Amino acid sequence: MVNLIIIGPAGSGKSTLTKSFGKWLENEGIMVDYVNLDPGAEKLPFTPSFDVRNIVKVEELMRKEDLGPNGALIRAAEIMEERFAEVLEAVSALAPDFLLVDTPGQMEIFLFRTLGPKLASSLRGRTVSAFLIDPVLMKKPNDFMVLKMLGLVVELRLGIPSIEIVNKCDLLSLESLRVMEDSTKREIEGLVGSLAEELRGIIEKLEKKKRTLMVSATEGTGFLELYKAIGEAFCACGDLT
Ligand SMILES: Nc1nc2c(ncn2[C@@H]2O[C@H](COP(=O)(O)OP(=O)(O)O)[C@@H](O)[C@H]2O)c(=O)[nH]1
Ligand SMILES: [Mg+2]
Repeated sequence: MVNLIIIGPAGSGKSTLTKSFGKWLENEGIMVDYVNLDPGAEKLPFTPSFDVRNIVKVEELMRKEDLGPNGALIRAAEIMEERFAEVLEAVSALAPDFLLVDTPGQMEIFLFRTLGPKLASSLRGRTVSAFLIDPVLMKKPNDFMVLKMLGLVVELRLGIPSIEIVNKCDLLSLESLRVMEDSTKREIEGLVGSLAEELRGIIEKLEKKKRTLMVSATEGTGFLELYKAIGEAFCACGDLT
């Protein structure tokens, strides 16, 4: 069993990718279960086998506890942590070939609190995360580097192999392509500039180890490469069985 935890900034396409990559896997004859861990999701493009909104819903908390959207989101994160055993038991009862886990819109409540690291280390089978880079957020060379650093933070924080994906490739403008090509360009002078230079060196080393995948969740492109990369994340042979 393979668990793919899909993570990324709000709006990067996590839920869309969960749906469309899941469909692609199903068409390949692979048994898929979908998990929604976003307590703030209004509509989901897939039918989850486990939905955390059955435990806690941001919208309900706003009403019942008279909280604003941000307060309700934090409260929802606390409740998910308090009831982690229940979440894990329900998710562990699923036994597909592939478990696709969609995470909260705001990635910090999954990544920087305990939910993400605990889930990543508790799921049965082999677990890998997919970090989504949104080209819409890339306006200058440092932006790409910053997003790639965030990908590294995801890997360090969750403690599992991580794959990096540039999603929305159908929207990849000449501007964002140039940003990616120029990602080695020095933009800032002084101390911060030289530190950025060192970070860039780390990113370049990382790039040699694992390539960034190009995907479009809406067009359904790049999925075979994504599937292969998930296999390669576990072993050099790329075998997922
Ligand atoms: N053009 C394009 N839009 C996308 C793609 N993936 C997601 N989107 C759009 O980006 C928006 C946010 O997607 P969503 O899956 O809800 O993001 P999430 O917050 O990360 O779960 C929606 O309007 C999607 O239709 C893609 O590959 N290409
Ligand atoms: Mg979502």
